[in-house]
Amino acid sequence: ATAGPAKRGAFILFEGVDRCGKTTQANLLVESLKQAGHDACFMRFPDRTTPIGHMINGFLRNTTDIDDRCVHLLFSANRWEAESKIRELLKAGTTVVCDRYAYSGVAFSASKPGLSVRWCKDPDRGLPAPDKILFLDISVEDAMKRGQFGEERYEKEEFQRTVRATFLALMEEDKASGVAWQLIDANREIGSIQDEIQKIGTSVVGEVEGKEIGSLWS
Ligand code: Z5A
Repeated sequence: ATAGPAKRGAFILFEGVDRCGKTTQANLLVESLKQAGHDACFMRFPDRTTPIGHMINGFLRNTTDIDDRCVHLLFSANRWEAESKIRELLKAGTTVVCDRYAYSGVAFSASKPGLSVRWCKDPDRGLPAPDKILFLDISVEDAMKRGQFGEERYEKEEFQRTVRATFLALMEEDKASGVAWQLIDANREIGSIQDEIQKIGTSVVGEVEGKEIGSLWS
């Protein structure tokens, strides 16, 4: 008898507007998966530690101006430079829990005048596709009540509202293609959100066994 497909890790994304609690919940999910005996790691985009990430950081912190299309391509390049690492981790059985990904890329860029969703999706086509997208949904008013809102370039009320609407439109668009979005009410106690996410995370890790790693938007 031949051996079955190797057990791979799941690719789980956290997406949402600024201050929705992605970083908090992504780290909690990694911890709970590890405690349950799974290999899991945290990853985030933008990864500000690489040379491309340094350019993005300067843009977000308003120390440098970069053309909108150009910075969109930098955010995408910042994911492509991690692509082989993500695939290797998943193939080795490690679940990758990722704080923002290409959906943020499209939601933020396509919320600017003149950049279409289609144009914004193109550079990220072919990246590893997620097994689950957890969209932490919160109104911009409630997100703004949390700390440090307003320090970086995109942390403006009107823009964040447009971004939330673009995220919801992307979710609708994906429904037809069966991409597994899950909308989570993020305006609750950290512990109650965590409980819901832990159940979802555990079931996704079980479901990916034997499933190929997908290819994003292609
Ligand atoms: N961007 C882009 O344009 N294109 C791309 O391709 C990508 C990103 C990938 C930086 O992202 C910017 O880059 C971002 C999108 C754009 N711009 N904006 N806006 P980032 O991920 O580095 O930064 P961020 O979105 O600003 O993340 P954040 O500030 O770290 O927020 P968060 O991860 O969603 O939340 P948090 O750190 O977990 O929590 C925020 C605060 O709220 C903190 O004080 C917590 O203790 C508190 N918190 C968390 N959960 C709760 C609950 N449930 N109740 C009350 N308080 C809470």
